[in-house]
Amino acid sequence: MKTGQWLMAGAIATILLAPGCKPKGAQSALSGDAASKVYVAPGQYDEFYNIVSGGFNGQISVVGLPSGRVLKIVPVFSVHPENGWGFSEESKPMLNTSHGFIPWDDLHHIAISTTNAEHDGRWAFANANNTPRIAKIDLTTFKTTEIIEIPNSGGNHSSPFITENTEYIVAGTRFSLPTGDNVDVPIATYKENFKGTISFISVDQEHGNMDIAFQLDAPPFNFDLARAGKKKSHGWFFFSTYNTEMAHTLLEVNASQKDKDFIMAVNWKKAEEYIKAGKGKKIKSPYVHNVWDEDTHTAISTVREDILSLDPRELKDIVYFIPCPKSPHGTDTDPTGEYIIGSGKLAAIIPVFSFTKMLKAIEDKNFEGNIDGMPVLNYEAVLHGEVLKPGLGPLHTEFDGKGNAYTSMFVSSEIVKWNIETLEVLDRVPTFYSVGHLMIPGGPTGKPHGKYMVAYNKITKDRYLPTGPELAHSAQLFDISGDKMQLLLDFPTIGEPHYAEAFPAALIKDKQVKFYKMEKNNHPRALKGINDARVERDGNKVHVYMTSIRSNFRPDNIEGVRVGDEVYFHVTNLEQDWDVPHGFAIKGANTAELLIMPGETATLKWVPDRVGIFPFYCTDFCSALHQEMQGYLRVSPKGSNNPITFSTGVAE
Ligand code: K7E
Ligand code: CUA
Repeated sequence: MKTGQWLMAGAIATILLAPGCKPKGAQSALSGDAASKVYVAPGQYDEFYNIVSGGFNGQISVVGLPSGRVLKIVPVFSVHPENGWGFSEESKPMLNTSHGFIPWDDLHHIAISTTNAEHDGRWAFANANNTPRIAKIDLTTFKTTEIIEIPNSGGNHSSPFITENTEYIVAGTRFSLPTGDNVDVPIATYKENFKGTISFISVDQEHGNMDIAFQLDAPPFNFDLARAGKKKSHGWFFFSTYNTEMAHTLLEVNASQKDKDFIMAVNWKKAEEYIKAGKGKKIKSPYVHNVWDEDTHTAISTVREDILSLDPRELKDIVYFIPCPKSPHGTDTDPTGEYIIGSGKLAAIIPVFSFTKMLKAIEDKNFEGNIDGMPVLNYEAVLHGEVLKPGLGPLHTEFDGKGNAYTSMFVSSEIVKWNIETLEVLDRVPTFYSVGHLMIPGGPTGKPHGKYMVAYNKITKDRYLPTGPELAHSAQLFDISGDKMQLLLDFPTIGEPHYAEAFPAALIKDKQVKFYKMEKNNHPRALKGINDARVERDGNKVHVYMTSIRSNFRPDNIEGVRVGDEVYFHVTNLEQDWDVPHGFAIKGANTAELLIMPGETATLKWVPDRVGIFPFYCTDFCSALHQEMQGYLRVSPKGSNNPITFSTGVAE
């Protein structure tokens, strides 16, 4: 029988490797009806903000729905030359980690802050997979304002997921790892020496500051995704796991042996009780925490030394396992908090679990086994029911708030709509092609806006004009207000979107920061007016205190700089008006430009490598005289005695 299982696993692996099989019955969106539903007339605003992960580009894109128009790219974990993110002296510390400066990461998931399980539009959170981190983006400035590193984690994929009042952000590790003092171990000792960890990051409700409240040890499974309980299941968290075989080689086959893996249910209120009672161990785990200060326009990076670790093998009643077929990817909780859906990539059905039944099974000790003493609940006892013949390769499920669930099917390239109570399949539509995540505005919250659904597709051969070997990924917008889903629009995306969230524009549209107030600018090298402009030498460092305002830089001509000096341009944009950034770039700089917002100060470091005259200029077309916004810097040989001089526009 073992042979049969191997064959089975092999066959499925082959299907997974050959996606993009075209679904039949391609739907046409060419009717005038569909076009009018996505038409946002010139001068009109979109109805929803869609915050979309960029995957391997480490950024977030902000898209308007229903038009699909890209409004902004927000750099998060990746440097962004366009606005100097990770290049300006002020923003560099944001990308610090315990491994040093890391200018890239792989960003998969978005979590929008919630209050009472509804989007509140304060912050967006995002995960870095590769060098585990969580970022917070302020939704009044669309700027990344905090990044916290997650120690004892590898492949931070099960992250960030959020509790109903944004009490915690969780981050579960995909790769289990050896942790603590004993990390130089043979990989073959995986089962003995490796473990999973789940980090609970607390969020200060006033400023949003993040802190690792505690880290929960877990068996060496792979943790894939998660959702918090909400409403009746508030206080619980649900994590999908795969590789419960605990394989460490050729996972494609070896992690697909068992018919069921688990959803790990975590009672985090119980964990809090243990912490209050003084349980848990401080474990040395250095990690870096970076915070953007809006008053000094500067990031501060600090190193933390340890985390509080809880071992649920000793601290009972925190962790329970729900058997779930087979290699579940997404786990999602419905808007009422009663139902927990596991999407087994290799399963032929979609299991729907009942929170009420789960509590009863725990109370009745209806267990079918245990893992290191942590109970495995009886599958049948927790099951609400199974969705039969849903399609192939279920990944993720969202909700419309009207009792329906929508599941993305990677292998059969479709979205399947089904009723959460009756488990009946109600509708299915093809996607083009290989859909990963799907998204309904408010879909993961207690209050979905069941009007649109977006499918984020991979491998979109033939949807757009081709662009060489790599083609644009694709989002497809559907109208889900009626019984049948209707395709309205295709639009290409930035990077590779995985998850996204959307919320009504009215939530944040009128709260946008228009400019930073000069009187609040506490940057130590800020200038409050053009008369303060100057250049100062301090050893081999030259500090240029510069202002920019339409349409000049002061100072504009600088002399006395020598080869090998470190030149720091501290540029303050004195504008106090919306949408008037100024740029700054100088020839030969080995970094990027600065793009300085009104009222902000930013610093570019430049080390001239040769003698000559170097022009600098404003890169943002800020006025009719933008092309006049320029200056020169003269570099003399090392050891020359030219004094520092500068001109500020006063006639000489
Ligand atoms: Cu399904 Cu990384 Cu959430 Cu991609 S993950 S699709
Ligand atoms: Cu300032 Cu162009």
